[in-house]
Amino acid sequence: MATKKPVNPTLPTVTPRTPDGGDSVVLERRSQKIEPPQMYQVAMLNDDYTPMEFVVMVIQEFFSKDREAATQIMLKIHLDGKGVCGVYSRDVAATKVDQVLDAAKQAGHPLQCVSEPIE
Ligand code: TYC
Repeated sequence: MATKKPVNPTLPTVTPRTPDGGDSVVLERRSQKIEPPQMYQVAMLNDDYTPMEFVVMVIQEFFSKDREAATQIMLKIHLDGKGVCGVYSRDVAATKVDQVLDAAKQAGHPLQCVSEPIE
């Protein structure tokens, strides 16, 4: 025969709870999509006046290419009208463009350089 537990009137009544106390908030799982930062290609444009040697020197100096690679890029620009010198984050690409344009201006050449978002 089951005997009833005696109630002690001096103790507060405790309501049974779920293990977490029953008042927790359940968050829905969301897939976190963190996109990689947008990258920018720095391209130089051909013109009829800037000396080839100057373009090669600029590509070597500001895009860390050896003479052979810089010459290949310069020739591509010369033949196709445009060529990519490097790919960077937005701020670095903008700085490269400024450096090239400043050097060209100082030397009195019309060399043009642009930064373009890729993909
Ligand atoms: N076309 C130029 C010349 O014949 C050479 C040149 C190459 C100029 C690349 C600009 O971005 C350039 N002297």
